[in-house]
Parts: sequence; C-alpha cells; structure tokens
Amino acid sequence: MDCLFCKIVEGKIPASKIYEDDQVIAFNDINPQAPVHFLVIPKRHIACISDLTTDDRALVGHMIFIAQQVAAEQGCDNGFRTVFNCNQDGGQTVYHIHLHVLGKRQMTWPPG
Ligand code: IU
Repeated sequence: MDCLFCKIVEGKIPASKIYEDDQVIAFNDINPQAPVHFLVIPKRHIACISDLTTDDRALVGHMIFIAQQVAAEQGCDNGFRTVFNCNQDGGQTVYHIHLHVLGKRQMTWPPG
C-alpha cells in the first residue's frame, strides 16, 4: 500500500512530530493554515472516516482526546478548530484519516 501517512508512521518520510503513543501520532502540517496546525493520525491505516467500523470508536475518541491535549500544549488557550475532511466533497486529499487541529487565530464560518 502506497500511503504517505503510513510512511510517516514508519519513519520513512520525515515529519515534525509533536506527540506519539502506541495508537496515534501528531505532527505539524507541512502547509499550515493557522499559526498552530497539526494533524492527529492513527498508526493503523484507515483510509476515510466513512470506512470506520464499531471497532474504531475508541481509537477515534483517543484521537480527539490527544487533539485537545496537544492543542493545550501548543498554547491554544482561547480555543481551536478540529476538522476531519471526508472523501471528495469533504476535500480530503490524503486517504489515511487525520484530524486537523488549527489554532491561534480567529476561525470563521462557514468553511470554504
Ligand atoms: P486533507 O484533509 O486530506 O485535505 O489534508 C491533508 C493534509 O496533509 C494537508 O493539510 C497537507 O498539508 C498535509 N500534509 C502534510 O502535513 N504532510 C505531508 O507529507 C502531506 C500532506 I503529502
């Protein structure tokens, strides 16, 4: 399988890693859209949020928990945004699920 984020998990492609445990890693987005912009990804390959099964519930909960912990460490005291882009209409470009966490600027609604 030729997945860029699996290669980051395996250390075959460099990334600016800011958190790692047995289930997930977090790293700074290579093309940041806010002063803080990192991704939380599972180590296990799941292509898209629409592929989740009941077995993945705890893992996704853990991703969100780690997102808020790392956001706090990154100084997002005033809030932050979390985003899962899903499939074509959702604007997903990398097919290994990832939770975007953006902070340290005012977000607007609706997103583009
Ligand atoms: P999307 O939700 O699939 O559209 O977002 C993919 C993100 O992955 C996007 O913000 C890219 O800048 C980011 N990214 C990265 O951080 N490092 C990489 O090597 C690659 C993409 I490829």
